[in-house]
Amino acid sequence: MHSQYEEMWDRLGMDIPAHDSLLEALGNFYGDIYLSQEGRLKGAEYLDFVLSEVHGLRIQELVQAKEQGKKVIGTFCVFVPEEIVWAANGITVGLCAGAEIGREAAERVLPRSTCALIKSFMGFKMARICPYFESCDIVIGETTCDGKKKAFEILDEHTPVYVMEVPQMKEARDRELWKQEIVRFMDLVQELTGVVITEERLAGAIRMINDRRRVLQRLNRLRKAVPTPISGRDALLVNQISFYDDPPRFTEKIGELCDELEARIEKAEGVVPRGTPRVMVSGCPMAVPNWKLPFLIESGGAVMVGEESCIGTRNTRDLVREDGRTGEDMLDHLTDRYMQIDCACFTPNNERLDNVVRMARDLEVDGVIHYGLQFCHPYGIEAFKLERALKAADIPVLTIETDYSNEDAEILKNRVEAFVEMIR
Ligand code: BJ8
Repeated sequence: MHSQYEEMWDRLGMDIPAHDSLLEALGNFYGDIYLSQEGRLKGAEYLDFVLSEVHGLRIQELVQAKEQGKKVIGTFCVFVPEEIVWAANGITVGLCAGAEIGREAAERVLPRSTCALIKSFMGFKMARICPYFESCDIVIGETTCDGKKKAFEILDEHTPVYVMEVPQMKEARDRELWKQEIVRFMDLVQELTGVVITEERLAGAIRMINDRRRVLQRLNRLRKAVPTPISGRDALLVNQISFYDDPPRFTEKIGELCDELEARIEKAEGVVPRGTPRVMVSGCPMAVPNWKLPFLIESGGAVMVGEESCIGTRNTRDLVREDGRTGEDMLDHLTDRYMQIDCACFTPNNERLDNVVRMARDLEVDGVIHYGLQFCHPYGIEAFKLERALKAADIPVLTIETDYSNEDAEILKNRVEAFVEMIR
């Protein structure tokens, strides 16, 4: 892929040697964690292709779209209403990063005690190694956790950042604030793109993004089968890719993958033998290429059948109502849908406890692993209440805290294996 795209990366202002190292590490990692799996689905060819071209073809598409006058908008949180961007003929890309590679650069401006996800996106920008970042006309931050909120002030010195104010509670006044924020965001997007968001355009974008959520809901339902027809690693990758790829293409390809899964289920074929412990992961998002924990779970004798996370069901569970007739209705429906997100940045956030227990029962899991990134206070502290709710429901739980490094891999491996042994 390298020589073919080098000129494009250079034009984007990237640091080519540093980017080469990233691609090499990504390729090796992907080979070890994904391509080594046995009996993979035919539909996984799409995943392999997208990943092999993740910094090539898709970026070329973005560059071409920009040449035609389209705007590319980067996001860090599932709170950003993508529908508004697509309705204005724009393109969204999820920028949360899951690798350590720019950590040194990030630690020049951030305390070491910052969560790995924030350090990663800051490092990616400062080290100029992410072509998605470099393709963005603007990035959208939000006031979720304190770490992100403050990091966006520094990121703004390196690239244009616009911050949405996400409320911290879910009272009527918070909903009103969020609706106003969506309107403010809509003004920004219209100004940036020069496109007026008509009711027709917005309705179309709502349907398109809902379709993407619906296909992911279908995938999640199929994972309930015993034995489950797809590895957790592949399912996570599907969710990760949903933040980068063109939504209609993604929906079509994952629809085909789901057809294949249905055929597998009909033949009672699973990706693991019946009786393999079923584990669900809950907590912080796992951005590409953060596959450390899923790999440890699945090489440790269990299978991951669900992710209660923003790169998982928290992003796909709720749809925007499609029966809005007027622009005002649609704005209300968008507001209501996004206010259902049960991020740990809210207080109280008891609906998340209910959602996790319900999901664990529904997927018939043998245990839940709560995944927190070190220095993430919202999820780290909420883990206490979540653990208590799961224990009360008689669902075994393991709480872990980690980062993107491999330093704790051995300890984590032992803890995960001991947990899998216990729930077997
Ligand atoms: S809606 S989960 S995508 S904020 S891991 S940066 S919380 S210190 S990512 Fe998130 Fe939106 Fe919530 Fe979802 Fe902060 Fe924690 Fe780091 Fe985090």
